Amino acid sequence: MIGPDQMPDADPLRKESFFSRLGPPSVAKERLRALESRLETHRVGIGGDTPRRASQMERDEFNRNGHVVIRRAFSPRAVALLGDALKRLNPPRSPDGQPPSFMWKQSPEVWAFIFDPRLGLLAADLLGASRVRLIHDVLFQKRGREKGTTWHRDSDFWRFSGRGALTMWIPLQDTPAEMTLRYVTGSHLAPDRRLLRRFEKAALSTRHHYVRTPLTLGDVAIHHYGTLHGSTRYVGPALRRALAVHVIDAEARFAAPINVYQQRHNRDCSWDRLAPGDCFTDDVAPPMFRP
Ligand SMILES: O=C(O)CCC(=O)C(=O)O
Repeated sequence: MIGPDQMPDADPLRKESFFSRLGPPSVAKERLRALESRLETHRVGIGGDTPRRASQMERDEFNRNGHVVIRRAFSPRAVALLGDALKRLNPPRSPDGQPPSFMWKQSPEVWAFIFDPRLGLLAADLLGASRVRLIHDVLFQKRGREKGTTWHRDSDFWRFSGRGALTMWIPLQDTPAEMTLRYVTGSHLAPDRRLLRRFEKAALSTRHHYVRTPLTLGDVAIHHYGTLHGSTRYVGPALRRALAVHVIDAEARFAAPINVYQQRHNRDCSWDRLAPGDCFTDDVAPPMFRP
């Protein structure tokens, strides 16, 4: 499990997050140990001591379809605790109406969950990468009659070269199929990555085969960043919540924008520190585990 020596140790991380409250290095290690033991329930509860690797079948499915569901990737209790921590945090939307992001910087419980090697290892296995980095976490919450998420590819917004990136979509409650994400199978392999026009989005669900799958607490639905996906209008009585964890190959390099969304996308302004061709640094995209 992740320990102080595996913790991302870039200075900006400490400055910007709850790590700053740990104090100077001389006392930080002790305090971090105390924090680690408080988080024991999460670390043990997340799914056991042996990190779960993606099987060959799961990797083949991800490569072929651009999406895969990993059942019981985490213990339901760990996900319930994650959900409670996010409820307590109650993060607001950003001033421009975007769903809240970077909860890992505000909550030790969220940090412990996301940086558990379990997530990083699964992501690395699926991407075929030896190391991976976190881009951001995003909390998607839908209340009764809230509109769905329009068809898009995450690559519409993120710009880099390399083996790619993926999203780990972790539902915070049991979620029937009609409330989960729907994916256009195989769309990550299409050479054409231009932005879809409005009428193309409208016609998409009738022209293409798409799938969606019911998920239970502890499952994670993972999609490649080139996969077309979205969700439909939510009409359930309760809140539908999911934490999306966005992960890139650690060898990825920042690239020049190819569309207007990529030009604007910069959730925490940290991407301003990079120029096209730069490697992602630990302060911009912290490593998710040390092999
Ligand atoms: O939860 C949703 O409706 C949207 C999530 C999404 O688009 C994503 O995680 O990439």
